[in-house]
Formats: sequence, structure tokens, C-alpha cells
Amino acid sequence: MSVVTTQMHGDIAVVTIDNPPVNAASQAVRQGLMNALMATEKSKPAAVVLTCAGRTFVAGADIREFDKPFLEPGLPELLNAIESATRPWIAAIHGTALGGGCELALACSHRIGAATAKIGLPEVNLGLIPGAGGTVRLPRLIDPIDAARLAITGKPIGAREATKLGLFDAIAEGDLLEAAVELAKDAADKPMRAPLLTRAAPEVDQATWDAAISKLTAKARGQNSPHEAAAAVRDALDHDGPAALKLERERFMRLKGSPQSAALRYIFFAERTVGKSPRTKGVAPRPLAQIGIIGGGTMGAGIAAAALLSGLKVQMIERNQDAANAGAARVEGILGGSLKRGLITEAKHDALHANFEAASDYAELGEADLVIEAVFEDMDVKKEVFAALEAACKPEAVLATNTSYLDINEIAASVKDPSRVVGLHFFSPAHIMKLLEIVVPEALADDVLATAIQFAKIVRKLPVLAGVCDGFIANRIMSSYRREADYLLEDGALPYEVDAAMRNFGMPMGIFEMQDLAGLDIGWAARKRRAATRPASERYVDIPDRICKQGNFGRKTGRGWYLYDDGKPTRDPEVEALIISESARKGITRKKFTEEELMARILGCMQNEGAAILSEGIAASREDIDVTMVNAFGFPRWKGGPMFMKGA
Ligand code: T1G
Repeated sequence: MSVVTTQMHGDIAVVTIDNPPVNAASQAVRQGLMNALMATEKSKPAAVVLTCAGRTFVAGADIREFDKPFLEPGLPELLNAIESATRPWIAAIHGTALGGGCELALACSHRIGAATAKIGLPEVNLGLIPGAGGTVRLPRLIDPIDAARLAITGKPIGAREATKLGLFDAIAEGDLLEAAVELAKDAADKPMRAPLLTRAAPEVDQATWDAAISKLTAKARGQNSPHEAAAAVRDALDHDGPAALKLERERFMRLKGSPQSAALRYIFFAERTVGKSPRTKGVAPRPLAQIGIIGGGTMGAGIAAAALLSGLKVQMIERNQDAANAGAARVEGILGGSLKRGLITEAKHDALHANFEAASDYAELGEADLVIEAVFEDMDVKKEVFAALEAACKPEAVLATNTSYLDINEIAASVKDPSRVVGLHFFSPAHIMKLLEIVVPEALADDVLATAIQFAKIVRKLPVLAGVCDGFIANRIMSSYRREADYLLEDGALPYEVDAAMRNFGMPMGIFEMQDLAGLDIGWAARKRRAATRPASERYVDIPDRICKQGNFGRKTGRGWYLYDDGKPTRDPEVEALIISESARKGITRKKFTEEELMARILGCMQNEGAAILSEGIAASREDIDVTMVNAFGFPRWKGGPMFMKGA
């Protein structure tokens, strides 16, 4: 059955694309559209409505075709043909018209959106720029600075903004198709609009342009595509349509062959392959309506907010009512922030509160389907909590721990039915960070695993399955990164050099800055906890302990690895003297490292730890590791992840 069909609605031809799941502009879709265009050019309907079946208008070119041989008709050729049609073409947009979908809509003479429709040019997220006229047609339809914003940020806009900017002609009040047919009839009675490609581009003075572009590309860090998108739109302003189209295509093809685009396309699909397990095929998850959270601290409140914002009912339990009230206040702080930023309405904010209660009696949890503990990171405390949960909750309730390194097999063994215990490791702030490590203990039941994965979907988290070990995937790799950075200090580097190297590599901040932010006392407590089991043969760097013993824990004490006189990190000569004296005390001749050497040492240790994680079966694939590192610690997406960089 063709993925493109045409029906007549009176004298309006309605062309429908039906290519699930997102109507990507595959070769079959492009060929189907070309055939529909040829046919309607012959049959001469009054006008044509272009619509899509399923959940969304065309969400882009088919990314899966990028690494395959090119297949005619190409999207640019098809869009030029549609734009030259002798009758009006009306794009009826619902869902998300993205990338090639937005460009297809631009090739049409009119555009009408459902009220909930979104439209954008997210190609930069794949290391690309629009490759079928988006950077040329858009600035000829809307303000060029707004056109540049869509191309550079990759962020879609809603129907209201699209209409305000002139990208949509209208928003459908009722049924989208009916409204589109009415618009088509109206357009049929009017002179044809001049194709965008034939229109002169507006003038934008260089100073205004430069100021806008530097703001829009400020967050690009080491990613090239936002800058390339800016240059492509500038080309569109400086050349006529056809010439600009040629320049855009050349730029697109160059980027499509770039390592950054390969990495970004890899991580795009990697994020859609993780969180699946053969164990849960055909296994129904348990019900998930009522969630219990034990602990109202930062993590507990963040998890509660994430669950509330996803429509779940939440009960927070703390050790007494004062602590419960404090936890509730933290949850309100988050929800109030969402309200202030316009992310939720007043009504939604109030409805969320109606779904939330904070108490101190475990007996309140009798109806909870899933309870997540986020209490103090101490095994005895956790076991007490699980014993209380076992007594209070219904037997089919799933019991989860948010521990970031304790042995979940041991926690599970402390209850009668260990098959109901799973790890749900959130990253702080839990209502914002996308990654959720689902830690799989040995005794876990398949339907409990399915329930954990379903929970991740409901709270819109990115689930990665991890085996039980110290630190699971994320913190285990970061611990190896931290150890290697300490070794580098003894071997000759200074904190600011290591941090500068890793910032230039693309990390959001250096490891020493990060530790100062989190508090050096956290790592110190972990090292003391592991002291008894640390292999005597393991190289141990005393420098961080020496800093902690002086009571210097980072930002919160005004100094740690760095000094924080006015809140900004500056080099601390006493720390650097301590580092140099430690090398001498250990008889190490310090050496000067280049930035590349520092990056290589750290990337190498991440890759070695990742290889061990794979060989131990803690992670099932390199995608699990790369998705974790990109989403938990800001490993540069445009590099794909430490394991992608290592090669297949
Ligand atoms: N091509 C192929 N498959 C795609 C796809 C695409 N463009 N977009 C999504 N999928 C698959 C995805 O892999 C998953 O597959 C399923 O659809 C559901 O996706 C010429 C060159 C549209 C907002 O960058 O942002 O056009 O796992 O899980 O959360 O200038 O998908 O089910 O087998 O993400 O509801 C530009 C990318 C392409 C949009 C839906 N377009 N997609 O999100 O579902 S380049 C994009 C998304 C381009 C032109 C250039 C999201 C979504 P499976 P999902 P979702």
C-alpha cells in the first residue's frame, strides 16, 4: 500500500502521507509525493491539501537513510517541484513538523497548524543544517533573525508563535483537515503566491546580525553545526534563492560526512535503543498510579516533583511531620519554579498539589504501587526503611532504592520477597536530569523490571539498565576519571590545567571544579568507606584527603581545590604547593603535560572502565555507556561518548 494517497474533497485534492511512526520523508514518501504532484498537475484540482496520518506531520528526512546510497528523488528536487505547482498547496500540520517536514511545509504556498502543532529545524542536533531549503526559504517568509534562531538553536516553536511570525497562515479552530480544506478553497480563488525561492531576501545590517548570532551560538561549546547554520542563513541573505540553495546543499553534504554528525546521529539512535530488555518482551508492567517517596531531601523532593509533573499521585514519608513539611516545601519550591517560568499553569500547579501529600506514617503507603527510598546513604538505614515498607505496603508494590553505590543485592536480600526490589538511580536535580539508571539485582522479577522501565517512560526519563556494582555505570566511570585526575596531579599536572583541558574537550566543567561544587567531603567519606576493601596494590593519592583534613571542602567552605573569594574559582597557591610536595614525598619527578596528553589520559581511563563494565555485563552495550555519560555528566554529544570514540 502506497505511503502517499490522494482523495478528492469536492474540488480539493487531499494528499495524505502515512509512514509510521513519524512520517519520516523516506524514499517511498518522496516518490509518492512526486507522483501525487504529477497527478494533481494533470488533474488540476482547485487546490491541494497536504496532510499526514498518525501522530505527526513529517518529522524530518529519514535519518536511517543517511548512511545508505542516495535514492532519487532527493528532497530538494521534490520541494522545488512542489513550490512550482500551478495550484496552491496547503500544508496541514499537526504534531511536530521538523527538519525536512518544516522544509516541506515551506515549499507549500500556505501552512495551517493544529493548536498543539510544533515546527522547527532541529538538524543542528544531528550535526547538520537544513539540507532542503530551510535556511533559504524561511528568512524569505519570516524575520531573518527569527529564521536564524530556529536554525541555530534547533528548538521548535508552537503554533501561536509560528502564526505570530508568519510561518503559519492560521491555526485550525476545530478539525484540522476541515480547516485546511476551507483555507484551500479560499486560496484557490486568489492569485497564486510568489514562491519563496523567487523572493528577494530582506536586508539585515551586519552589526544587528552579528550581535544576534553571537548570542544564539553562545551555548554551542565545541559543536560546529550552530555556527554553520548561522553562516547558511547569512548566505541566504547575501545571495538569490537558487544560488543560496546550492550553497546550502554543499554545506549540508559537507556536514553530513563530518565526524560530529556521525557522533550526533549515533547518540540520537542510541538514546532510543537503551532501556529495553529481552526479559520484558510480552511482560506486562504492574500498575503505576500511586507513588511513595521515602525521604524529603533534595533527591526525594526532586523525584516527587518529577512524578507529580508526570501526572502520578505522590505520598512523601519522612521521619516526623516537621521533616515531612520541610520536604513538602522543597517540592513546592520546584513546582512553584515551574509555575513562575510558565512551564505549568496555575490550575495545573494546584492540581499537582491535590495529588501530593507529605506525612510521617508508613501506614499511608498501603495503596502505593511503587515506593522509592531516597534516605541517607547508609546500609543499615536502608534496611530499616525496607523492613518498614515490607510491613506497610501491599505485597505487589515495587520497592525501589535510589542509592548511588550501595549493594542492592544486599538490600533486596533483607526483605522476604527480593524479587520486588529494584534500583532507580536518579541524578540531581532529579526533576531535570534525564538519565535514570535502572539497577537490576539478581533476584529481580521480570515484571518488576518492566514496571521500572514503564515508570521511566511515564516520568519522561532516559532509562539505562545497569548491573549491581560500586557506582553502577555513571559513578563508576566518574570515579575512574577522578582517580586518573588525581594521578595526573602527582605526575605533574595542576588542577587548573586538568580542568582547562577537559573543558576544551567539551565537558561542561572540569573534575576539580565539579568536586568543589558537590563538596569534597562526599568523596572523602566514600574513600574512608572503601579504605578497608581497597587493594593494597592500588595507587592511592593522599592529596584530596590532605585538603579535606584542613576542613576545605570546596565552594561551601570558600576553598577546596580552588579559592572562592568572590564566588569564582581561582588557583590556590597552597594547594598547588601541597601537590608539588606530595610528588616529591613519593619520589615522583613531575612532568609537563600537553592538553592533548591530559585529555588522552582521562578519555583512556573512561574507555578502560567502560570496557570493564561491558566485559562484566554491568552494561549490555556501548550505547548504554555513552548515553549514560552524555546525559549524566555532559560528555560532549558531538563526540558520541567515550565508547563511540573508542570505535566499534
Ligand atoms: N528518521 C527516522 N526515524 C526517526 C526519525 C527520523 N527523522 N525521527 C524519529 N524516528 C524514529 C525513532 O528512531 C523511533 O524509532 C521512533 O521514530 C519514535 O521516535 C533534509 C536532513 C519526532 C520529536 O531531527 O525529534 O530532516 O525506536 O522515540 O519521543 O533538512 O523522534 O520506535 O524504532 O523519538 O515521540 C530532522 C528527530 C531530521 C527529528 C518524536 N528531524 N526526531 O519523539 O518518539 S534531518 C529530526 C525527534 C532532516 C532535512 C534534514 C523525535 C520526535 P523506534 P521517538 P518521540
